[in-house]
Amino acid sequence: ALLAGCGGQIGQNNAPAQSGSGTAPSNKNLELVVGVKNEPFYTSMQCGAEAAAKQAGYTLNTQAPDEFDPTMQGPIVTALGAKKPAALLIAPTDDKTMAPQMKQIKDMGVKIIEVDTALQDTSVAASSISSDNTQGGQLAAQTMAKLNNGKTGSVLVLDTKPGTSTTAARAKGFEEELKKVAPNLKSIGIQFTDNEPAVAAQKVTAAVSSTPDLIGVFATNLNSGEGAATGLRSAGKVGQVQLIGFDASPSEVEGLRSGAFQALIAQDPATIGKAGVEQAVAAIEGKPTQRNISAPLIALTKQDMDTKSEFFYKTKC
Ligand code: T6T
Repeated sequence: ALLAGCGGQIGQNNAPAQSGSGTAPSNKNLELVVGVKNEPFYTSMQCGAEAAAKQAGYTLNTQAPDEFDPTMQGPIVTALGAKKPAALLIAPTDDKTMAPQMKQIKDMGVKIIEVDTALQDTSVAASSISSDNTQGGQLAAQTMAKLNNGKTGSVLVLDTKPGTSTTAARAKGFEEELKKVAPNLKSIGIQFTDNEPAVAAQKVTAAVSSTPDLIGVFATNLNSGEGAATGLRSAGKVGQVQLIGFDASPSEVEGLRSGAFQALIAQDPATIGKAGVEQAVAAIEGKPTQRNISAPLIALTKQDMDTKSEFFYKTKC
C-alpha cells in the first residue's frame, strides 16, 4: 500500500531533477517505508523527503503498511532485497521486532536511515532523525500545568503500542515532568490504544466514568488524540477535561479551534523527511553523516495557532 497525495501518481518514482555527474553513484534510488498509510504525519514527511530527493537528483519511492504493525511492515522491507535501493529511509513500527529485516537489507549494502521512530539497536542505522520526543512530553506536561491553574485532579496518558520508541518517550517525559511542575495533578497511568482512534475514544469514556476527578488527558499521537477528542465528545466532557494532543492533523487542528483540544504539540515531519534524505545521500556518497538529528517541536494553542500554521500537517504535497 502506498501513501496518497504526494509526488504525482501514487506509488510512482519521482523523476530526478538532474542526471548524476561522472563521479556520482550509479544507484540513486531511495526507498521510504513509513509507519502506516494515509496518515498526515507521514504524508508531510513524504512531501519533505520527495522535495529533497528531487533537489539532490535522486528518486524516492514510498511504501506504507495498511496498519502500524511490524507484521505488515516487515515483509515490505524484506521485499526490498529484490530491488536494492541505495538507501532505505524507515520509520520502524517496533523498536525490536523490525531489527532482523532492517539488518538483512543493510547487509546487502543498503544504507539505513531512521526517520521518526528508531530501533533500540543503534548499530543498524547510519543516522536517526526525530523530534526530541522526551522534550515533547515535557512540553505537554508544562502546557497542561499552565492551563490547569493549580486545580487538583487526575490525568490519563494514552500511548499507542508498546515498542513505539517515539510515543513511549513522550509518555515517559510527560509523566516525569508532571510530577515536577504539577504535583496537584496525578497520572492514573499510561494506557495503550493500539494506535486505533476507536480504542482511544473507549479508554477516555471509561476513564471519565471510573475517575470522577479526571481533569486532563495527554494523547501521545495523532490517532490517540483524534480518538480522545471523540471520547470526550461522547462523554459530554469537551472543555471540562483538558485534552493535550500530539501532532497537528487537519482533524486535530480543527479540534483545537473548536475547543476539543486545549493544546497540540506539533512536530515538523517535512523537516524530518528532508534531513533523512540528506543523510541518506551523504551515506551513499561516502560523506560524513550525523548519528542523531533532532527536529523542532512546538506547542500550539487556540490563541496562537494561526501564527504557526506552517506546523499544520498536510494530506497532499
Ligand atoms: O506521532 C506520529 C509519529 O511521530 C509517531 O511515531 C507515530 O504516530 C504518528 O505517526 C502520528 O500518528
